Amino acid sequence: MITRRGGLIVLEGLDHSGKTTQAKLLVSALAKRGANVVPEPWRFPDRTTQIGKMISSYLTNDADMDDRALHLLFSANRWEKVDRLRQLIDRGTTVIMDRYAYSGVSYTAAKGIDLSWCKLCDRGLPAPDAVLFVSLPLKLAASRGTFGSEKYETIGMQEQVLKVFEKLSTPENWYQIDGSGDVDEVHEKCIKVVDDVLGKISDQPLGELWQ
Ligand code: DGP
Repeated sequence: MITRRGGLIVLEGLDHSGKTTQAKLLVSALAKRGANVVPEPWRFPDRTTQIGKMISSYLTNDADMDDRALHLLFSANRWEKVDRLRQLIDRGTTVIMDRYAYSGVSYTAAKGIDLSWCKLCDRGLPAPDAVLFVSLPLKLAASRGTFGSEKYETIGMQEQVLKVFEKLSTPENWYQIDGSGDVDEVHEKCIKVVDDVLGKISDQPLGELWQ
């Protein structure tokens, strides 16, 4: 029997846009229906690995680092998990991902580093079937919870990051989700897109990023 491959669905957005909550809700909704989906969203940076721990100490202001070196670590943090990712998808499991290479490029290029250099490091990673970009007015995001507790959580930085995100959107797989409603309303918008995208997955293997 040929197993249809799983989907790769990425949630992106600025800090405190609600994407982590939405990623979890997507996994629960799909699992409830008996879909073959990972038990928890994948999250980048994955702070549990050795590389992830170095990234985390930068983000929490415990260590400083050259911007390009840091960028390579974020990218390596994705590459170190790519075999497992491909394996899951090939076996029919859908992976819901909380941030991916789009954050990778946006947060570094926001500091003024050349966009094409930033993209190169993630070139060849599996390309997602859909990127759900959860958008929220910056002032609202900044008023949420612990905004300000980590390195990039300043209005100035987030404004620059948003400008780069906007450059990365492509008509084939980019879905803008209005994240300003209540959690359930936003979830309805997300699951609608995901149902549609997963319903259309063919036997074509995943593409690769930024070829
Ligand atoms: P999160 O755990 O989703 O809150 O992400 C932590 C912070 O790291 C957040 O400010 C976004 C930023 N970030 C996520 N991925 C990358 C990346 O690949 N490169 C850079 N430079 N920053 C990233």
